[in-house]
Amino acid sequence: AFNGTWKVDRSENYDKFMEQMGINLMKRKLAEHDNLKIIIEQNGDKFHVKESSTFRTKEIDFTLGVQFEYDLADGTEVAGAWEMEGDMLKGKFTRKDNGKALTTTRTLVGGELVQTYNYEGVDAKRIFKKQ
Ligand code: MYR
Repeated sequence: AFNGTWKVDRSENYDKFMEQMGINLMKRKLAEHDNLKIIIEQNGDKFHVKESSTFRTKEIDFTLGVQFEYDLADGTEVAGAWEMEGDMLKGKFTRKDNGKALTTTRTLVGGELVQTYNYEGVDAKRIFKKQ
């Protein structure tokens, strides 16, 4: 059900979240208009995700419950895994530079893909529309 091409439509508190992540103002301003697009292909518990934005294009394969490494668009390296809880994808990642947790979820709400983010007490959301 997560399969498809998803284009970011709007964000909530994303600037505050990025600020908490330690991302500078200039990068945050650019990230506001990053035109993030994610293409998700799920096969059982295996996922292929292609991310593209004004910053970069990146592809990753992962399996639910299996740890992997990922570098975020700002260069921050994290390691962790996605798991499925009911209809929700839950990601638990740890920053490699400071050991702090970054958690994220993906759910489908009214035909939109809602991704939440949490870092050090700050929550944000990005909402994607299917193309
Ligand atoms: C994926 O499923 O898209 C690949 C794995 C993503 C891991 C981390 C997701 C959190 C992204 C936070 C963005 C913060 C930008 C500073």
